[in-house]
Amino acid sequence: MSLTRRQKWRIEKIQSERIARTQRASKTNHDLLQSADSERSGLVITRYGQRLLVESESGELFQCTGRQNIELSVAGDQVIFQPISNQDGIVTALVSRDNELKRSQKTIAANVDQLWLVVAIEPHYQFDLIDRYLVVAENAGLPINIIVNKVELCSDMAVLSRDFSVYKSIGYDVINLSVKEKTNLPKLRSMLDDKTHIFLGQSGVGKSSLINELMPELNLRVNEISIKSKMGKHTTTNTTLYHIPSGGDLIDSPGIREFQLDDMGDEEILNGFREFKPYIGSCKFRNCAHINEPDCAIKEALLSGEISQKRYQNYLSLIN
Ligand SMILES: Nc1nc2c(ncn2[C@@H]2O[C@H](COP(=O)(O)OP(=O)(O)OP(=O)(O)O)[C@@H](O)[C@H]2O)c(=O)[nH]1
Ligand SMILES: [Mg+2]
Ligand SMILES: [Zn+2]
Repeated sequence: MSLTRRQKWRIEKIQSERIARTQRASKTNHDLLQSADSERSGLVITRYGQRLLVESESGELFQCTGRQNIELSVAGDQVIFQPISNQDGIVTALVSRDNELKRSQKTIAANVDQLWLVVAIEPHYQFDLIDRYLVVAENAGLPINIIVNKVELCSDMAVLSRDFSVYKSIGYDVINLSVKEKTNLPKLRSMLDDKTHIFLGQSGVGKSSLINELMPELNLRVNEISIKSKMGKHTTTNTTLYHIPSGGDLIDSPGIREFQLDDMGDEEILNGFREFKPYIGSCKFRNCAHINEPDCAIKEALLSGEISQKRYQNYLSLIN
């Protein structure tokens, strides 16, 4: 029987506490810590610069700084910390992560179970961006679903449905919804189960608006998109974890300006296209790049329509 995350966490917590104790013993400057309470475990809610907001197991919040020898933690991290007052503390150990979500070499969040890519009618969804997110999710081994928000602005639902049919056919859930008109929210709510979820996507698509709709008491800051460019204004600046009252957690993240896969090799990019997988390894040449080579299984699947042109073109544009 495999261990649940909670059990694993307990085991790792004990180990981390030991590590932390040894580290503390070898520290010269422990005046501060001598006056401190004993160690506690906590969950990182958000990080701003070098500071962390950590929630103790009993739900109290502490502003923490991290020890220099510890890797910087992010929302979703489990840490060991020492309170130095009833609202400040020092993080002494980072519990090893189940997984981490990275974007251009920066860790955004840790210990996430389910990704949600939020796109919208305005700013209009872009397939290359969608495919980049899917590649990241596939490589992180994390499930991802797509939310299409602001559907009340859509002038042709048939086009919308056609645009996303390829994603549905390869096994991603696609939910059309409107925060404004409260369309399809119960369906989303029922899918936000007792796990850690994260909303990702461009600025202005309505990630924070959606979280406000699900948890009105939060009253997160949202901002109109630019009338001229139809782009978001980068309103959310910190990746932050919120507890869903019915269970589970939901992380809001800031929309990004640039999203490149520079740190990914061609093989990882190929593996990021899940419908290509059955054909990988069946080409005539072992080092087939699936571009112009003869007897290429991927190109054959493309010709027979099993792989979509749009997805294949995006694959070509992403490989180096
Ligand atoms: N028409 C329409 N507007 C919406 C809908 N949902 C959200 N918005 C608006 O979209 C704008 C941007 O929403 P935000 O929630 O700030 O977007 P965000 O994705 O959190 O953006 P960043 O924090 O910058 O990444 C706000 O003006 C919202 O009121 C919707 O369903 N329909
Ligand atoms: Mg936001
Ligand atoms: Zn090939």
